[in-house]
Amino acid sequence: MTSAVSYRKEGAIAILTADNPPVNALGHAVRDGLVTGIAQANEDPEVRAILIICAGRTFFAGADIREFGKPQVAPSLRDVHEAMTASGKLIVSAIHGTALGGGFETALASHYRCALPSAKVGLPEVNLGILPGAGGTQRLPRIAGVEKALEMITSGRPIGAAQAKAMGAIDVIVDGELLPAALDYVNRLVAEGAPLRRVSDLQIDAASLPDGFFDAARARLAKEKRGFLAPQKCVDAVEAAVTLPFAQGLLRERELFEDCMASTQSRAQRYAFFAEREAAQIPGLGKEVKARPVASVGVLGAGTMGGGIAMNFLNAGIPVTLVEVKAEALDRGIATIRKNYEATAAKGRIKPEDVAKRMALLTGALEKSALKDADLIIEAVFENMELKKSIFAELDAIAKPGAVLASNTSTLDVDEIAAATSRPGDVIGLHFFSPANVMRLLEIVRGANTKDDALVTALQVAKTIGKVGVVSGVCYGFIGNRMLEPYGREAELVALEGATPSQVDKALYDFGFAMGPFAMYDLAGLDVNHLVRESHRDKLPTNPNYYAIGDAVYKLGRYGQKTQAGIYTYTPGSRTPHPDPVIETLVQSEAARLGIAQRSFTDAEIVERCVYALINEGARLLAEGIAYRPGDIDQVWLNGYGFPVYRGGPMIYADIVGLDKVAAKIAEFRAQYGEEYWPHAPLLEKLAAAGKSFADWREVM
Ligand code: 3H9
Repeated sequence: MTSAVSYRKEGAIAILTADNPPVNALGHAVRDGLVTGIAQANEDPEVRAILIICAGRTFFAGADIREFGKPQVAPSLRDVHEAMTASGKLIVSAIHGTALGGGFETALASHYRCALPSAKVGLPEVNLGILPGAGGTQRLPRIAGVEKALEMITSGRPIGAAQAKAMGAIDVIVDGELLPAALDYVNRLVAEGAPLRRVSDLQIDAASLPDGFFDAARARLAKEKRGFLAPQKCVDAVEAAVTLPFAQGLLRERELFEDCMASTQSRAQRYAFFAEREAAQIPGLGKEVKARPVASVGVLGAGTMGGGIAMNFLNAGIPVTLVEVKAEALDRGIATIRKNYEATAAKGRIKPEDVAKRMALLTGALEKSALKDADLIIEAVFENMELKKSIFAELDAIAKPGAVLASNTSTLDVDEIAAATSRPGDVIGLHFFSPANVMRLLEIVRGANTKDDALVTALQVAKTIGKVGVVSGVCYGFIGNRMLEPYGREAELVALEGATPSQVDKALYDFGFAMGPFAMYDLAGLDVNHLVRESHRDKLPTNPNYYAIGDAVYKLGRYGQKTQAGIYTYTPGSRTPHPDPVIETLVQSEAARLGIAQRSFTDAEIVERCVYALINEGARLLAEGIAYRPGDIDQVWLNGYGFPVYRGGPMIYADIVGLDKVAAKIAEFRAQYGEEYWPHAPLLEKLAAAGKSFADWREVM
């Protein structure tokens, strides 16, 4: 027996216990152990039933994703399930933690399933750009009905044990310790002479499905999961469960699974899965560096940003003291938080009683001295260095020893802010993205003097509040906004050269971005962008075409959605952008003023100009050590800037396109526009010349 699965007998029950930390992924050793264990049980006439159970924190969390893309070593997971189906013994799965993907499929291939009340089951494969490929798309519809199964498979969302029981996916919920409770259950089944109940034998009631059910699902998912391939293939697979006998349905599922697995979307999404987890690991910092406890938080500034930041902690059950200078602003900030919670409760996303519970954790104050006991203080005031420095000097005098002092600056030098205190080791940047209670990214800016445990505290805080924390070094704009600058600059330049702003936006939207750059400016505020540019004009390119459109529109007093006019116009109360001929004319006259000839553009050209600008700057950030890994840059763009998830981020996108092609195109742009706009990125050039990808970046550093 392999060490990944142990075999022992208790009376007439063979117990197969998988132990493959951390999440009992169904890697080769586990699959092999299960097949061997089932064979051993089959040969033992004393054995009446087989119990499959897992050690550690969870039932199988799925196939081992690290094995994907490599040659499969038998037995496959399907072989395991075939062995289960062929066995004449009663097979029961006992679930705790999360039975996900291939793990849930293994449970479904059992004859009976029991689970702890806290257990969850799900088929999250769609999040990896694939579909359940070990019978999940064929078995779940048979057991839970087509509609519920399709919802689970295409959303990827796990459900709790009670809900799973209600839909028939779990037979009994057991209390107390899992093993004895599961053994009781199996013994009961044996005593009752329970039949070998195979899900594959169940019939699907296809007649009860509404006409056009699958086409309607495809159309809905084409909108809800725009650009994603896997959800469409999931529908195909579930449809096969309805139209084909079980064995043929399995074959169809396998074909569709292989299609997905071979897709660049799946490659990108699997890469993103690991990049998200790797972002929390800081080179050179081991597990011996412990996070400081954060049991209370102070937030300075009750504006949109400060309020959103506070909500993250209230949602996590952590008390927040919110400080403002004026009572009116404080009251407004607190009222907005309450209104947000009430709106969320009205939509049924939180329970009505949660509004009061969360609000009870919030205290307003007009004096910074109220922050003296906070473990973490986050400053979220106006983006102005002098103001921030004076606030940090004050906080230095007030905060308790060991408190982490964070600035939510989006561009400013965290080291300069830290120098305003006597404790620069406790100072860090925590750059939240608007709306701060929604966006998943938290850029963590590590100053030159930030202590290791302050950094680890920030990463732990990100995890606690459900964010993806990505560490950036100090530079203007950190990872995200530094890359945003050349991206936006190219969008504007392409418009000056003849594409309309709405064509630029549409090209990038069709590429998969949540919104185009011009619509994003309108959302963020052209006034804000203009002021940020003014604050560091001396460091920006001197070319007069640099952000000429943004500045010209700003000068018209059109600041974006907030004034119902920016690059686009908006009707009151709506966020839908309407192209405006006034702006198209303005762009043309700016082009004429700057002596820029206009021409037509293809969407592909627009995408190349904007996205390659991101890649070039990303390569420079990596070489400078501002970002630790290409995956960190990609996480910033996926979680903070709406880069298409199925493309994995700008750096892996470059790898998929081929760095040779990307570097050659960038060299063309440099020849045309100069080093000021397309500075050399030696790392990119070296990798391209060596036929390598960003995945190999360390080899050429
Ligand atoms: C599948 O099953 C396909 C089948 O249908 C068909 C096959 C033919 N494999 O997230 P965490 C690692 S597809 C390998 O930080 P948590 C993870 O990288 C699979 N490794 O913990 C991390 O490693 P490290 C369908 C995996 O407590 C460590 O475990 N299943 C896998 O926050 C801890 O992970 C899924 O998509 C895996 N399957 O969350 C489930 N899963 O420490 C994916 C995790 O080196 N997993 N690792 O960074 C999850 O959703 C979460 O990990 C889970 C735990 C909820 C389980």
